[in-house]
Amino acid sequence: MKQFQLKTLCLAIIFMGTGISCSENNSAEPEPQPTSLVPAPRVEATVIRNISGYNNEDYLRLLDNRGRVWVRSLPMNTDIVFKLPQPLSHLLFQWMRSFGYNYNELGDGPGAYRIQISSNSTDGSNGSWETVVNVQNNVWAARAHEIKGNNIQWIRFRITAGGTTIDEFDIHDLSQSKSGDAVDTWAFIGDSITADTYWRDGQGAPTFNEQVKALRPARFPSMINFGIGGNNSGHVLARLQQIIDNNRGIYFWAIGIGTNDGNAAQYEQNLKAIIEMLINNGKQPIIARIPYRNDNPSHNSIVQSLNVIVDRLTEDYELPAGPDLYRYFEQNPTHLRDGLHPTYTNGVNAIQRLWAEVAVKL
Ligand SMILES: [Ca+2]
Repeated sequence: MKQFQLKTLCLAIIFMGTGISCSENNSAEPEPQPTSLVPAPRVEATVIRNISGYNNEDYLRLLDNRGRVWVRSLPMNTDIVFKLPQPLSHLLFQWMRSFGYNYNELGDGPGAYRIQISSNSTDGSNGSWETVVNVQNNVWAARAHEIKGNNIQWIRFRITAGGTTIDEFDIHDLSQSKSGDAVDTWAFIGDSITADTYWRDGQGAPTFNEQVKALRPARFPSMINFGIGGNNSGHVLARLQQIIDNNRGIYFWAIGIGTNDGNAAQYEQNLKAIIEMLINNGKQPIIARIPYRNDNPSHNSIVQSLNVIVDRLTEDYELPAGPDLYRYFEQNPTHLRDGLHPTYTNGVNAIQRLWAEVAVKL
C-alpha cells in the first residue's frame, strides 16, 4: 500500500515536470530496519537476611524464577532489602503473587507497598533512601515498576497494607536502554491459556525467559503474566490501557487471545484496537495464532477463521510473526489437558519455547 502511494506521488511529480529524479531505486521507501534489541538481563540480587521466621529455603524462593508454590508470609511494615551486585541507573522491579492463578486474583498479596532505593547505604538500613514507588489500593497479582536513579545499589520493598505473600521478585537491568528502545522486557496478556502458562510454575520449566537465555546467553528477559481466565478480545482491550499504565518499562506485549471469541468482525475490530493502543503507547505487540482445540469441531473451525484475522493484522501492521500455537497443538494434541488448555508440563513448556523462538529472532 505504501509503495503504491509513493509510486503515485512519483508519477504526479514527473507529470508536473519538476525534473526531480523519481526512479524506482532512489525513491523506494527504506525497508523496515530489524529491531535493535537491547538486553534487560536479570540481576542476581542478594536478599539481606533479616526476615523473622525465614529460613534459607524461604529466601531462595523469593528469587528463584518460580511461582505458584507455597510461600511463607512476609512481615508487614518491614523492609525486604535487596543488594545489587553492581550499581544501576535504570531497572525494572517486578513482584508476583501467583498462587491465585488469575492476574486479577490478588488473594493474600499486598494491598499497599512502597519501594525505596539508596546509592550510599552500606548495610541496607543506613544512608539516604528515596521513595520511588508508593502503591495504594493494589488489587493485582503482579506488578512491574520502572525505576531510575543514580548509582542504585540497594532496593527495599515494604508492604504497608493488605496481605503479605509474594512468591517472586524480579530485578532486570535496563541501564543499556533509553526511551523508545526495544528493550527485552515482556508482558503476556490473554485468557486462561496465558494464566496457565506464565507463572513460571516449575512443572512447565524451562520457562520463556530461561529458554531465551539458553539460546542467547547474553539475554534473560523479564516476563510478567497478565492472563485472566474467560477473557475474550473485548476484555483484553477494556483492561489494556490500565495495565500499560500500571506496569511501565515493558516493551514487548505478547498477545494470546481468541479462544473465547466467536464473532469474527468483533474480534478483528478489538484486535486492531489492541494493536493500535500498544503502538500508540510506544510498545511492540506480537500476536500468537490461537491454539488448535479438539474439544469441539465447530469451536475449532471458529479458531481457524479468527487465525486468518491474526495473520492479516500481523501483516497489515508489519508486526513480527507470533508463534503458531494452532499448528503446534494440532500436531501435539496430547499436550492439551482437556482439548483446550495446555498440559501444565509439556503444553505450557511448548508455548514458552515457541515464544522464545520468536524472541530470539528479534
Ligand atoms: Ca519464587
